[in-house]
Amino acid sequence: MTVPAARRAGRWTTSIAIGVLASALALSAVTAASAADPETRLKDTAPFRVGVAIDQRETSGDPGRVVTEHFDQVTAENHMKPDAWYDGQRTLRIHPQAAAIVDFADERGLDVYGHTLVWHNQTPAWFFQTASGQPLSTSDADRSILRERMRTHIFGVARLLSERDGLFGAGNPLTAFDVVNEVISDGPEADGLRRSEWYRVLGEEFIDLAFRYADEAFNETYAAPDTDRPVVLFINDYSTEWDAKRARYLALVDRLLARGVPVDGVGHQFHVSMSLNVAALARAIDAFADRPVTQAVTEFDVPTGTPVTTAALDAQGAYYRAAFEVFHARKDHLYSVSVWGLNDSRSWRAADGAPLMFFDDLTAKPALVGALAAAPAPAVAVAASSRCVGGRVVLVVTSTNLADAAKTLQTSSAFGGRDFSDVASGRSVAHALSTRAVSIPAGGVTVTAEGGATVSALYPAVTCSAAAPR
Ligand code: 9MR
Repeated sequence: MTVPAARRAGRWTTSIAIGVLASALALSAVTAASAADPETRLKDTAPFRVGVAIDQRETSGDPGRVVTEHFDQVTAENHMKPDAWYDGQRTLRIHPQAAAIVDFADERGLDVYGHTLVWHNQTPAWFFQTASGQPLSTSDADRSILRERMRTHIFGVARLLSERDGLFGAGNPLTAFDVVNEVISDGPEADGLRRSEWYRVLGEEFIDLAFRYADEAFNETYAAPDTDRPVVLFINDYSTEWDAKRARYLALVDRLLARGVPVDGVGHQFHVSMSLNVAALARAIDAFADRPVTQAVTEFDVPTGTPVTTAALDAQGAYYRAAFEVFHARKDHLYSVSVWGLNDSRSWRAADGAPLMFFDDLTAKPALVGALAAAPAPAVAVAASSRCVGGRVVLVVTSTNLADAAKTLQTSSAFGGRDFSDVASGRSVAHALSTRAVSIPAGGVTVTAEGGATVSALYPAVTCSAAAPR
């Protein structure tokens, strides 16, 4: 399955800072970099979207600035859950906090990952009751009521979001949604499914219906014309790093795919502890790698345990680095990697010890340094300059292949580009790009090494004196 590429360019621009951070980690003398003056932005080091769960508090001031610097996707931690869409009179409306989050994302150019349409938790009790307040039965009539409630809810959410920011796929920041959350059982039920109210009334069918309604609402009715299913539809669950739960998850995903249910992505919450070997994270992602789905790490956090000591924070930095190395190595399978909160005291696991990447004063923890250091070294180095030749500006670009093998290097700029095939490992190629301009502003060139890594280099503004008359 092809998932739309992230709508950003200019990754891999900060290799030097990453190299410095990587050496710092290698010596295990991890010092906290200042998030107020970050050399490196996490989102620039990752070939997948990097997300964070937020509420309105992170949409302004210093938290808003740090979110915008380091992340390119946000998830509403609580305010897009089923019950958040209803006021006390059961009237559907966008929660003011959800509105603040989508407005913030829209203004700052961030993607929104929706969470969640159908869940056993935080769902109004009346969803599962008759008009007189009795529990719905499994009669055909009551099953129809619950199907219709689910459909009305999903279409209502899609309508409200599209009314606020436009049709999906045409500038609306919402690009993905957890359609069903935590539907897998923690015990050995024969079908592997959680015994929820949804399940009691509708059985496994409720999962198929949630995806079919979501696909119709987000990817047809409220999708912009000429877009191809702009909202990526995820199933999401926890403990997928454990073999037994993952086997139940995989079996359900296989049944859904076999029935033609439009599930696009598999989410791994990854609320883990430092005692878990990161190889388990790799196994979770690898288990779905040959299925026609993308995947996401949806709610990553790793507490240090208590008390929170300097040594524990350094060990956490090493853990974040190892985990992000697992994610980088699986970039082709990952739609996004999200952490479940910005700074430690905002985490639902704060009592277990500082689980996130930022201290409460919003400076970077060793965890952030570790996540940054996980980025592989870039495959190419680039230098660019602008100079005058015969009264016209010429850009001179020098690219060095840093990879182990020969690569094709491809330059692009506002003034055209050039390909060099078979550049040997360690070799540099220099070339000039002519312009017709006598004056150009400062700008950048990018060089893409075969295999995808792209590096940018800046050149300064230049103005040439008039060409000598011939
Ligand atoms: O972080 C959320 C916390 O603030 C809420 O009180 C809680 C309510 O259920 O939900 C937390 O988020 C959960 C997420 O929606 C689904 N996966 C587990 C998360 C942590 O409990």
